[in-house]
Amino acid sequence: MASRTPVSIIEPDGTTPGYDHGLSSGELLRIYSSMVLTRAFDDVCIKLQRSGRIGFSIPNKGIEATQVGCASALSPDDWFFPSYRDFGMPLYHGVEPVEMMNNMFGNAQDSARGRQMPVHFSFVDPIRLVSISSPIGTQIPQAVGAARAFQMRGEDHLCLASFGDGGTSSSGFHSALNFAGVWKAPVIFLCQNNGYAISCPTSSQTASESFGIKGEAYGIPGVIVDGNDVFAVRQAVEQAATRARAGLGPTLIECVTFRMGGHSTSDDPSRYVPKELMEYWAGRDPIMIYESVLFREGHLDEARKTQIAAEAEARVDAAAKQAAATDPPSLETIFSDVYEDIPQHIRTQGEAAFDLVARKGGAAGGGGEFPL
Ligand SMILES: Cc1ncc(C[n+]2csc(CCOP(=O)(O)OP(=O)(O)O)c2C)c(N)n1
Repeated sequence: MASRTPVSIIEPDGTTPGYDHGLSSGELLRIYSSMVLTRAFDDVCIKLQRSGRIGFSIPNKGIEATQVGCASALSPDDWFFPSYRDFGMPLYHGVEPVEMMNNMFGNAQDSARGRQMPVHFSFVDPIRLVSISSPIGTQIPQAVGAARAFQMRGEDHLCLASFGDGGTSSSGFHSALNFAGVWKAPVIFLCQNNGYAISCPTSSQTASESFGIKGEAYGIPGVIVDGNDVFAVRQAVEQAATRARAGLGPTLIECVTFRMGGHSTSDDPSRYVPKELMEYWAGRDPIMIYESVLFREGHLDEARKTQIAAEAEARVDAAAKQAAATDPPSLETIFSDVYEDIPQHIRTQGEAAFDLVARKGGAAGGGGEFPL
């Protein structure tokens, strides 16, 4: 049965009683730099949206330990079915900020060629990150389906389904957990309980005592961890991965964390998040918590911390400049990667559209507003 108290490892003084991370200084700093880079990427995207350069972004601040702790326990050969609030996963595994920025601008270098919303990344290399789905919870059965396919083909891949607390109210969550349990599919369910689903607090999301406990109904172990403690998340995902790789089936991990910003750039959390709650979680900043370990163990000092932050900002700024300067996809690309043989009625519609643009010019760009 899932413990009610979230498991945490890092103490306020930066000690980790009874836990041996077993990581080299380089590995510890890779985790740290990825968290810092995630925050920088998030910050720049919000500024780009506020200044009308991109249409939309999803704040990630406060969730970095959950994202990076999880990613650090998985191999890039595993398959990621992420939520839209998972910037840290591709960044940890070496996706360049500019590749993500290309999607934010929907330019010609975007892997989806501008056909997706901003924040809807997809990558094949260096990480297998399946295109983010906007409809809540749909990635959960997708991950189980893929895991089941790998299992049947005898391929040694593991699938991660990452989703929010709101995602547990989707029908996909229940059918996915049910059959993952039946099949003992090699999948990890990472529930990011970040306090709210847009403006809906977790108290209105479920009558269960936790999200982790929901695994029990499906015969799946559920664990609850402090999502702002990068070691607690990493340890839980490592254990779940070991279980899944041994053919013992899935694990549901609830990471208790907090969204330190709006749901999206179209949201104003001050309308519904109590100020005291924001202040409480600001004091539990996941980057700050991890720094206490790194300082204590001598892997980080003030000079190195400043340098890592400056490097992250410079990389993200350069990525934004490059993505902004890249042309949008040409109109003709609306057909590429979709059909091997374009059906005649689509071809006719396309030719009419191309003809119209040739005669009247393209549509004017939007003003940066986005309805979600
Ligand atoms: C099926 C469906 N219903 C509603 C929405 C609108 N919507 C977008 S995000 C969201 C909240 C999701 O909350 P949660 O799963 O907790 O993830 P979080 O945003 O907190 O990371 C909702 C209701 C949607 N995208 N899809």
